[in-house]
Amino acid sequence: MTKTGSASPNRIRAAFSAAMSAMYRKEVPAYGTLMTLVADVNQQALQRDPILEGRLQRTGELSRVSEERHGAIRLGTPAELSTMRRLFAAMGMEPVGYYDLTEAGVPVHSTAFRPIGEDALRRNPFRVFTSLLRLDLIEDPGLRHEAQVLLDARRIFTDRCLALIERSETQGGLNEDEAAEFVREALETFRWHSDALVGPDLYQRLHDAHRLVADVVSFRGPHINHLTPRTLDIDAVQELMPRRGISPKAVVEGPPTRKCPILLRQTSFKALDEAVSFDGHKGQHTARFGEIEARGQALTPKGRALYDRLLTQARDQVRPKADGSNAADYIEALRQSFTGFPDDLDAIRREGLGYFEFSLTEKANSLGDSVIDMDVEALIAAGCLRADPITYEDFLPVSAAGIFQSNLGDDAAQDFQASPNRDRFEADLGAKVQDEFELYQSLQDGSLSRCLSTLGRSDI
Ligand code: OOG
Ligand code: NI
Repeated sequence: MTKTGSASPNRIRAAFSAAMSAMYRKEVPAYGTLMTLVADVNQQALQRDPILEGRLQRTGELSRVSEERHGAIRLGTPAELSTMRRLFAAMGMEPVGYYDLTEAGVPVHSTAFRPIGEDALRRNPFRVFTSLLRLDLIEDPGLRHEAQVLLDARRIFTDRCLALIERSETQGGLNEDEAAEFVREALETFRWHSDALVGPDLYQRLHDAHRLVADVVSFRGPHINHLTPRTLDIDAVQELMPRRGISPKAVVEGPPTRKCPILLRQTSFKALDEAVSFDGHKGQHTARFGEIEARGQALTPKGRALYDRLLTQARDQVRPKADGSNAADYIEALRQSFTGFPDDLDAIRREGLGYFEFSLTEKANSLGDSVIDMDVEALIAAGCLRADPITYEDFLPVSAAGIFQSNLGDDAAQDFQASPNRDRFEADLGAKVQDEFELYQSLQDGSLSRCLSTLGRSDI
């Protein structure tokens, strides 16, 4: 009997995220080890820091932290990208942001599919960093053509998955049975296949053009290449990883350690060498890796510009080497440079550098009519209004480039003409990508206007 009633996209996304995690745990055992380590560290961080725990409780993140993860895939054609957009839409995930990685020597451009509403983010913030290969950047026209033919011929979605995507679009959602089937079918697209589409010679030529080209073109589908849990203390995880048999990359990407975390800090461990059959010939490919991340506050355009400037300043001084030999110098340069970014929530708020979620305190009731004339800062100073940082839900191009590089191999960077092409990406995607700043601004504005209207005010 078919169950009726429609399954909420939030529930489908949560089920899909859990199914993906279970699959990846089987495929890459080190991911399971990392999950256990992150859970231990997160628990300790909460015990140690009741203020953090209180804040996560208020912003609705406490229950989501240990369930939280992002993944990444690399696609080969515009058709794959636009179908992927429709697949993610069935789980309430929309494309946010445009990332050009050519600048960093990686021939892709990307977006992040993620939930956008406050409630949806609270329920399950699962995101997928999704890149599209830029075959146009491969020099050899013969090889480009061979790659194109392979990509055009492969089918990365099952027929049933395509039918369910269409069903979700035409009937405005899926019922419970369809949703369960959709999760199973969609998972197939992200599965690892150890039998390649190409023989050893072509693999080698693709690999010589760029490792990433070989990773996308040689396989039956866009295997999930990492799944990243969120930790509340990335420095602790970075330090503890070797004790559990995992060796992380030398430096953590993103801002330095701070009292008030901003944006995103990430570290990864190297891809595994995996046995692959190339047309019956035994070989190896490194595709999949592990990553962890710590999420901090979302920054306004002003805050982001400051972040970018300070990061560039540090990297101009010391560029982190892949072998880790200058890691300590880089960490010190980063620390020095970021003394230019206030590390105090009041300063971040007053200077308009970060986004905040506002809520009323109990004291708001006791002040009576006097709240009518107070502005936001006065309400905060009077202890009526509380401002908690809004968590950054997106990615960072320089960090992403570092992650790509560390798992593609140290020789992977090549000089491509930096060539952002957002219009082309959106045409291929079949939709515009959303602007992350607008999304955070509207979360902030929404929280403030709710508080003010509770106080009987209609202004912002
Ligand atoms: C994506 C690398 C970027 C992140 O967390 O910044 C990324 C990839 O290797 O496909 O996942
Ligand atoms: Ni990642």
